[in-house]
Amino acid sequence: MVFGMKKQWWHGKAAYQIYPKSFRDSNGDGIGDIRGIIEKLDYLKGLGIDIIWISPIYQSPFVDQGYDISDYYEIDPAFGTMDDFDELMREAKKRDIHILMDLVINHCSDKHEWFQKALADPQGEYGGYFYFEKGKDGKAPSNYRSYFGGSTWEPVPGTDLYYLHFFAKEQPDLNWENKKVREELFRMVNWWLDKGLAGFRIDAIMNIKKEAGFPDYEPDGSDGLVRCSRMVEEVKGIGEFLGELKREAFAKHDAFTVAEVFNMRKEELKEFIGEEGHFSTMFDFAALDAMAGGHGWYDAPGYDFFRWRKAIFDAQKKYQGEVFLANIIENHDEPRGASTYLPDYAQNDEGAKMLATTSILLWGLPFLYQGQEIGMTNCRMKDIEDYDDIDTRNQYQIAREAGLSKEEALQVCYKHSRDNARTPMQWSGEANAGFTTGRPWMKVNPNYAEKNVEAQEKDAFSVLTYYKKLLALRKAEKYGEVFTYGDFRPDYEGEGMIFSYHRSNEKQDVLIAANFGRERAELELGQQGEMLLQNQDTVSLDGGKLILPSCGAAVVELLPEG
Ligand code: TEU
Ligand code: CA
Repeated sequence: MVFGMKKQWWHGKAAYQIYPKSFRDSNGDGIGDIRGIIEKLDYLKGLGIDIIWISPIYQSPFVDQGYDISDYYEIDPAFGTMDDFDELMREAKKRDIHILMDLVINHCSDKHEWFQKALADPQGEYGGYFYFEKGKDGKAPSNYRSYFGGSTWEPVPGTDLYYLHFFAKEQPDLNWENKKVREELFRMVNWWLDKGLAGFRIDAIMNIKKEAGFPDYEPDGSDGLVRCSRMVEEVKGIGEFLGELKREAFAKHDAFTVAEVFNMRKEELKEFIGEEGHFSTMFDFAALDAMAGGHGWYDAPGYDFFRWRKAIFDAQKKYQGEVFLANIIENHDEPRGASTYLPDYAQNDEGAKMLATTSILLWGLPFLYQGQEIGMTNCRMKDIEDYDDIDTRNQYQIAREAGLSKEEALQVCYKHSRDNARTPMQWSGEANAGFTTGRPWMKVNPNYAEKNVEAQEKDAFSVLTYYKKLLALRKAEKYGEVFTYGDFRPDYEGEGMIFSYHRSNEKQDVLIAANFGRERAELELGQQGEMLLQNQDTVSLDGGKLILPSCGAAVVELLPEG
């Protein structure tokens, strides 16, 4: 393999996403907060985490859970104060943990001062911070459908103008063509980096470049609209904005950045990430894309092991040795990985460990999401009213309009809702899973009684204990090099539901193998091996064979002959 990459400090690390509202409530108001994160830093360190991304904690009206920011320079009081934040930075530093904030700069909140001023005078200075356009023939300026449903254009009362919002109408898009807007944003990014942040996770960034004149596209639904991402796919020139963002902000601080990138042109990969790229890295969403529906959650194809495995293997083969992506099985926008990527009969602790084994040792940066390490699962709600998420309510509506019954539409939400990942973190078997002493802002998954951190910390065979071993192995002195930079090569692809690959270099060859099938499997190794990790007693090496029961997973170092 030609090795075209410069090594970076973060390549051998492990990262973890915190959804602060649901992580740990320190003061009993039912909402997770910064002091709650501070309380749990030792826990994260013990798990093997080096980098933490915290979803937005800025001042917000919470129409989209903090992804609608009304003041970029303030911490929302629900999460605490700027002093709490500074303390978090100090405490993290003591433990050698790097903190990333969430950078939401495609849009802000309609309650942001800029937008309030813009609404008062759309032709004035602040009007130019957003996109205000005249309607066409009494209709919206273009036929785009927003990500959360309905037109991307909201009429401004008393005028013939509309403003643009790719997400909710309370999230007006910022006009990146306006130099003043870019300067304001760069100033803000520098201000946070000056505080000692390691960097940012960058939200929805592909949406910042808009096509001049907002051309209509062929409608793709019965509403006569077309998904706004069509425009994102067509428009050219985003690289100029991203290059400037890097020069004016990230590069000055040598910041680490992980971008949420959808709809990138394949040939632009190297412009986007890596040493010369706009960002340090981006998430690999290949697996997630392979599970997505054409019209909405309701028409997503069901779980298919082979399609899923192929998506991951194809991505791995493409990226290894060239670019270093961040690997996830879930995040705050997705259902739980343990409920999505495992067959029914594998939806248990052994299955969760098996999924962990296959995912954590891939080429790239392992990026966990809170609760993944204890195998948290989707949470069934009784009624659509129990869901808080704006996207879930929209997708429920889409499913109903497509003819699904209430029960069927609820089942779709159970499989796909973003709230599946947003239920409170399960710390213990005490009331409210030890998340809060008050009333949690969102329902706690009833399975917390069995599935919680406290119980799993005491259990040598728990999912949590297994994750600790897995991360320790990945970073071990003897194996860190091969798991970070070793070649990736799939194996046993013809042997049914086996997910298996090698990580190897000149010195070592490690086989990762997991049996997603219902029946026991035997893999012919053709050489002797040493078991480095296994998720069940019945996983074993027998001469040159690896025996894997259903849901068995193993990490085996293959030993040179003689
Ligand atoms: O998500 C951006 C994005 O592309 C979403 O459309 C995503 O695909 C959707 O949530 C799937 O249901 C980011 C954030 O991660 C998300 O939480 C925010 O709601 C969104 O941006 C707006 O800021
Ligand atoms: Ca609180």
